[in-house]
Amino acid sequence: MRPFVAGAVTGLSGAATSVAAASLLRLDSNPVLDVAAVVRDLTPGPVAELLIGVVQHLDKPLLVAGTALGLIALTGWAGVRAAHRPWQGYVVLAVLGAVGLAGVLHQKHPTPASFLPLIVGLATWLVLLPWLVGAAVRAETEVTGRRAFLTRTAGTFAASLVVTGLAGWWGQARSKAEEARRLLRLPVRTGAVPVGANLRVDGVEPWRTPNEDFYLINVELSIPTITPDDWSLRIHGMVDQPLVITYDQLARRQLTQEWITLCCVSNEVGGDLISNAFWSGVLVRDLLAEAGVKDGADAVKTTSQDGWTCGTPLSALTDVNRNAMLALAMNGKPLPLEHGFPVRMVVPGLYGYVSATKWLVDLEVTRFSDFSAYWTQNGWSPLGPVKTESRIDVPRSGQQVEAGKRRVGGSAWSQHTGIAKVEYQLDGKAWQSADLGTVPGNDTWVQWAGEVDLSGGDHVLVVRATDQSGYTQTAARADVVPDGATGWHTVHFSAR
Ligand SMILES: Nc1nc2c(c(=O)[nH]1)N[C@H]1C(S)=C(S)[C@@H](COP(=O)(O)O)O[C@H]1N2
Ligand SMILES: [Mo]
Repeated sequence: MRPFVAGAVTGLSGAATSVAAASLLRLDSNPVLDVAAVVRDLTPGPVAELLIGVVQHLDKPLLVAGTALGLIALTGWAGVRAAHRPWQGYVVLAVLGAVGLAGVLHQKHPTPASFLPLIVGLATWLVLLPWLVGAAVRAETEVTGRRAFLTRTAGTFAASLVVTGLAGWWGQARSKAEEARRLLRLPVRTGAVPVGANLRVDGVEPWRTPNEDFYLINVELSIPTITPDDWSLRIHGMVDQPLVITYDQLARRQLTQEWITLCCVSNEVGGDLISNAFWSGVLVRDLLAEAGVKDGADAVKTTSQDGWTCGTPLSALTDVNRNAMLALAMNGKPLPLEHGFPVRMVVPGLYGYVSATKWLVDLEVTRFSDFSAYWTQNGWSPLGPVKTESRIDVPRSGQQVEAGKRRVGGSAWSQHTGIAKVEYQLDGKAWQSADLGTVPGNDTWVQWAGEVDLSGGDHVLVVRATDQSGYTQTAARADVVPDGATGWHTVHFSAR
């Protein structure tokens, strides 16, 4: 009996961790549901009808319960076999794992991530089976073994209940926030991409980044899920009049809408941690003016709902020429959950780690000397102005292209300073001026394009930008730490 219990608890715990992993990864399905779907499809029609006839519309819970019972029976049996010969237990688990794999493959659109929960579940099984069955075997012969067995199985069972409960609660919180987001109507525009912003070189990243392709940086393992009704922002610190603002109050204010390119300080030269969107939000400087900033303050510390912090120079937020905003929408849609729903900060010209707080709930006017923030505690610079950079999207490194006249291109950026010129250089020859795309202001990236005449063989293409302050990128390479990478993006490719 004890080996059976050990096996069954192992089986249920693996199911629990795998369902929890699927929920954390925000997958639509999980291995248990997948296997239940396979069982459903394999159930002979008359049997299915009979079951549905008996239990009416309870087909999904019934299927899941049936799958769970099957899991208990078979993993219990794995426990019994393992008590006998350990390898026999693993064989049973391997077969069950294969059933799980079949279930995942049975999904309509499995992605690489769809397999992760299965791996998590299998790993749980591999760890727990010898541990619990070992205790079960010892309990047969040693008097003290019984208590150890009881604590291990009961403890494991309780832990998997907690894991399942947390995952379910989190999934529910998420769907509540998702639903609130879907029902939200904001008076915002989608923003029309300016004519001429896209230079139409095949393979260059589009000038507007669709929300689902926007780069993502989260230190949060599971993102905060806040409904607008539950959200409010506290503005306090060195102000005359502390404020608390609700979502409704914020959304009813005058909304500023602007194209802003956001980028990450961790972006390597040539990297893709940069995206461009049309943002709608409330100007931070208006809110700060209402609160009344006291003399002596030089920083604003913002905090996300789950405690991520960042420090932004006050001057960048009060600058009348720079539309730092509390953004509610991105490309005409309420912020996606992973991009900070319901409210985040966006500041043109600063790297995200010092300005772009997502799930923003607290804004404190303060002094840089009085606090440190999440990344500055980790050795990054307290100030994070974006550095002038440029990138080649076409051709890609290592690509082989046809010889002859080819279009090349990519993007360049120097948010809030603006790009004046982009040049490209083939095989160390003279720098050539690139065509530049049209942009609505100086807060976004700019596409560039040019033409090269390629002979057969290996080639090197280099790009450099000059910003509107007159600074031209140099070849000097800097690492991303502490305040952003520098250097020329260089692409090696060949033609034939
Ligand atoms: N709460 C919270 N806000 C955050 C972060 C984070 O990890 N947590 N990452 C920051 C960093 S480093 C960057 S570059 C941007 C990225 O924003 P995105 O994920 O919407 O592209 O958000 C910033 N805001
Ligand atoms: Mo970042």
